Amino acid sequence: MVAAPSVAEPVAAELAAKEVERRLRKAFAVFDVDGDGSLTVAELKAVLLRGSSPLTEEDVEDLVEEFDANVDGVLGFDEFAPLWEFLNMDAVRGTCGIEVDDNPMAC
Ligand SMILES: [Ca+2]
Ligand SMILES: [Ca+2]
Repeated sequence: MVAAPSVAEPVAAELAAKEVERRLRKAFAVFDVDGDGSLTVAELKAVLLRGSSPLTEEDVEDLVEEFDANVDGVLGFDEFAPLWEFLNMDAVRGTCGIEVDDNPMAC
């Protein structure tokens, strides 16, 4: 008799991936003040330079340049994902006071 393939693990992984995307979309929405689906340098600055951020205006401009894969001057959701991952690294963790699901997010 062949054991039925376990579906628990793929489903759990899928749910985890969905949760990551949900949080990512929420974070994106925090940045995307005008809701047009892309992040301008000004929108990123408004959030990333908040409070005791260690980032400077120049840092944010450099980040946009670095993560703007299609070079249209703004970051779409696909471009935001790797930026968000980068910003969640230890160097700038917990500095901008973004809250997602009522939890302060590192950013
Ligand atoms: Ca926008
Ligand atoms: Ca872009």
